[in-house]
Amino acid sequence: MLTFYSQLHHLHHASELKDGKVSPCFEMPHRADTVLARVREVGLGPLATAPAQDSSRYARVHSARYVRFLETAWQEWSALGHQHDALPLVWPVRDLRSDIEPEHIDGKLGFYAMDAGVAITAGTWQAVRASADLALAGMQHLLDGQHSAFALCRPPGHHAAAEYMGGYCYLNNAAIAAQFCLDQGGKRVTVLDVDFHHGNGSQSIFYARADVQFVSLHGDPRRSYPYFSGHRDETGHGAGLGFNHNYPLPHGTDWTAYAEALAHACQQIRAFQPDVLVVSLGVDTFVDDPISHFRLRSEDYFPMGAAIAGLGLPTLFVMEGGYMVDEIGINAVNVLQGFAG
Ligand code: SP5
Ligand code: ZN
Repeated sequence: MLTFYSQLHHLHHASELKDGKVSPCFEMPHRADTVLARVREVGLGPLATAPAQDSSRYARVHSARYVRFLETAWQEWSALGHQHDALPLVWPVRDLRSDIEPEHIDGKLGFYAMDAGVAITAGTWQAVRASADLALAGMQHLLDGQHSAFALCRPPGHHAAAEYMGGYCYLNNAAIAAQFCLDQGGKRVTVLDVDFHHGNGSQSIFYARADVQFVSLHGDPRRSYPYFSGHRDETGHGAGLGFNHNYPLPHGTDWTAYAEALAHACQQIRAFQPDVLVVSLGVDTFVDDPISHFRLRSEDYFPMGAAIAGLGLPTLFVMEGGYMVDEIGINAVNVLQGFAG
């Protein structure tokens, strides 16, 4: 299996607000380095680079003004004399006005963010677009007739929606790749999200669509981030009704319970008969993950890959979360090896 990788991810090394303090993000450059090292160690296959894309590709799933915001935010922030990370601090919740884009960067940051886990630094935009380009190149590889590809994306993408960033995510890499497949003539795509956190951004982007099925297994939002999305009764809207499937699972879920939910999820995917499968591959379901609450062990990631392979679909794996930096490479690559058989 080819791994699409870019070292530009190193340009994004940010802080987040957690436990009431601003401190380095769990989502750090060392994560992708660890996965890359493991890809090499097991000889998963060759590395490939991705061509730089025009940002109109990203605007197929994001609004043009949001893409423009990502592109210019650091410039607007640093023009105020700031040298530290830009973080949002006010949000248009419930009855506040969200129909007028503020002009001031402090307002824009809140307008285009769902949380304070998405700092913008000098190198963020370059890293973010390089990450999306990897997913696009991986999808192009499938369109060229290959059966699988691994886009080693960083930053991740599944919390980013059409017009907001959140949860370490800026552009939704998996959604951009899924839409690219449709734009190139694909009829139906499934996004299967196995990250511990609900992929609220991917769900939101495709919620009213019948051509993209979204299937997610995640920590129950009653107790887990992102808290405001991922319940079982979120099944789609309008033409998209019935094409969104959430499997919220309790704290402490182990492989036995996870595998049962995954088998149900795979049944939904089979019924949909997609041309292509995009897997949002987060390995923060690991027992020792510092911010999550499932109990998967490293050996469980092989049968996860095998279950996905059982669908028999051309499959693009897109890296999402996973914060147990020592094990993230082993766990992610175990899925890929389990898939390859
Ligand atoms: C892509 C992805 O996995 N994003 C996850 C974003 C989660 N952000 C909220 C993390 C909350 C951490 N709180 C626990 C702190 C432990 N001291
Ligand atoms: Zn996650």
